[in-house]
Amino acid sequence: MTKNNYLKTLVWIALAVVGFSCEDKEDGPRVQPVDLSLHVVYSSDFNGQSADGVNVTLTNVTSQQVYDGITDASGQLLLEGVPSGTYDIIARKSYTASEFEAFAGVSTDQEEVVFNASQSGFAITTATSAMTLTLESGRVGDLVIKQVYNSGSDRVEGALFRDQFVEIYNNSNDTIYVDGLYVMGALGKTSEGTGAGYLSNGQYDWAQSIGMAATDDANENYLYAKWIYQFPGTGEDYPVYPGKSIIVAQTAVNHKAPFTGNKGEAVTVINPDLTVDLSGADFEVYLAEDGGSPLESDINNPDVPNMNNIFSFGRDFILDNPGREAVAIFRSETDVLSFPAYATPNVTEIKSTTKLYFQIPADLILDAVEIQPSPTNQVPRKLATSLDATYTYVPGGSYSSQSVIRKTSKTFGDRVVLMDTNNSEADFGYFEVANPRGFLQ
Ligand SMILES: [Ca+2]
Ligand SMILES: [Ca+2]
Repeated sequence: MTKNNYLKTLVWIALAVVGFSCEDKEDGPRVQPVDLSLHVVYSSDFNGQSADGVNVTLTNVTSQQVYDGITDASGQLLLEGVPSGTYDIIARKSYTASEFEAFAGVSTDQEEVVFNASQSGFAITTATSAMTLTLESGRVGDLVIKQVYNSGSDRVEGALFRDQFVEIYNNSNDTIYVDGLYVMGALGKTSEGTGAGYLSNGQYDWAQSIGMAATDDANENYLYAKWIYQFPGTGEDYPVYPGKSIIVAQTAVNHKAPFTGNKGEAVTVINPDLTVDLSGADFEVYLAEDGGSPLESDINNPDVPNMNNIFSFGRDFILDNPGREAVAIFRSETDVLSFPAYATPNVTEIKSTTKLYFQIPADLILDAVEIQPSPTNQVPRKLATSLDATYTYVPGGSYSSQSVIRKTSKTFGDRVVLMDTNNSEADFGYFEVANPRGFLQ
């Protein structure tokens, strides 16, 4: 405070004190003190539970006198002898990142997370004995990849790999729109490469790709897309509510029952228990309208919106069933089709037929999960450790019906918060049979 402001404040306090004493002397309207019982709670996002350790400050609008305290373990604070009048009320609780993680079940890269409640010009009268303040926060948490069903189901009795899907979950306390969101698979060498063009772990050394800028870390700071699909919508068409998820199906049909494929023949399954009903999926990939030779099972469910096919791989939304897959979700203001694209680093000459792969900045990635065939049969990893420190896998491997599923971290009423420590070994378990929208018990 500058000296000038300090003096002004002193004068203001002095005037206020004079004002009160005059009223008393003339026996005018007395300022009746009130014992005020305050209860501070979290919003329904956090199940309305009581909030302890909250700093509550009441500032009298007229006198600028401050009454404050900290809520106890049951979220209560008793302020005694508060003069009736008009008050600005502020409640504030600040968490360090680790305190916040323990409370909310999601990690944060912010140093401090603050919850606030405020009321301006609130009239406290002799009739006011108690009030409740509800803490609000900004959005905490984000979309995460919840479940990946890449393994498929038995080749004879199940649905092969036509029943694959990815589930994306709103792990935050606020509605998030998936409009324009991208889901991608990261390209990588699926066996250890040696010599020119490879890193010591056998993965591609993208720094050696033709035309790659030398000023940036081409391996750590980017992913290279094997496939990319984008959610349709123009901004607020497809809300995902807190604790809800969306399923992106390879094909949104009930794979447990026969259906008619795109060649007019029945697509059937012998043991329905091995596969999944994806007729209620939220989105599907439909490649048949793009020409080529899609799988027979690639039919268009008219009730399920189709993803925008940005960069497809194979004959439908095919995930690597042995588990050599890394899935990521990202947002970009810029059209991905305008991103630079590169050949794999083992290519020594770019021809018209050379396949180029879009370079996706790691900064854009909201979430990513590295999947491996098994701990004893790992392939060179595709994700930087900043995106996923480890990996997850299903023990049954290819065609096992098993899916990788993110574990539960916390529950607030009906809202489940899933584990997201960017360490898939800790964050994921598996379902014996993939379970769209299911939670691991
Ligand atoms: Ca399809
Ligand atoms: Ca459709």
